[in-house]
Amino acid sequence: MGLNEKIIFLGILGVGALVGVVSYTIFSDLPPTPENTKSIYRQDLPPPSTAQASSKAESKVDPATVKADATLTILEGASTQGNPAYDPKELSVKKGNIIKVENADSLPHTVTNGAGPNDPNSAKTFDTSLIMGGEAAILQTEEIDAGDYAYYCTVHPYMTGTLKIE
Ligand SMILES: [Cu+2]
Repeated sequence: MGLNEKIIFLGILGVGALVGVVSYTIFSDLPPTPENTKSIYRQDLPPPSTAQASSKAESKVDPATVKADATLTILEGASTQGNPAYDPKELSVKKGNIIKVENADSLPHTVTNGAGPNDPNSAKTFDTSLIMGGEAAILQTEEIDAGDYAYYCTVHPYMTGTLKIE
């Protein structure tokens, strides 16, 4: 490397450092505040609606405190194909009963109506969505018509059971 190339190389490094220092000095000193955030797109967030909050609280039943009429347990080891998955495998409840679904396994599972992922009616009647290991969910049956409903786990479709609404 010739002397000129060394000078040019160091010059480029120097300019880079200078740009870095200048940018840092100018921009790091400007955290967004109401005064310096003057975008024409800025909109104030709507105040939280109390009506919305209360209806949400109503539909959200806490599995820990609700008084369930029946319990459906997802068994430990259920994710292994061939193992028993749901207990009882066939659960009968009266329409309107509250079912507590307890996941006794360490992996997430669901209780989702339908014969499997390709069933066009899958999840249309009931679906707990993912229940994490050791957690529980609530299935409401007041809007389910009487009948026999096959269900499965969306994560492990070989996990199947039947829910009877009387
Ligand atoms: Cu599963």
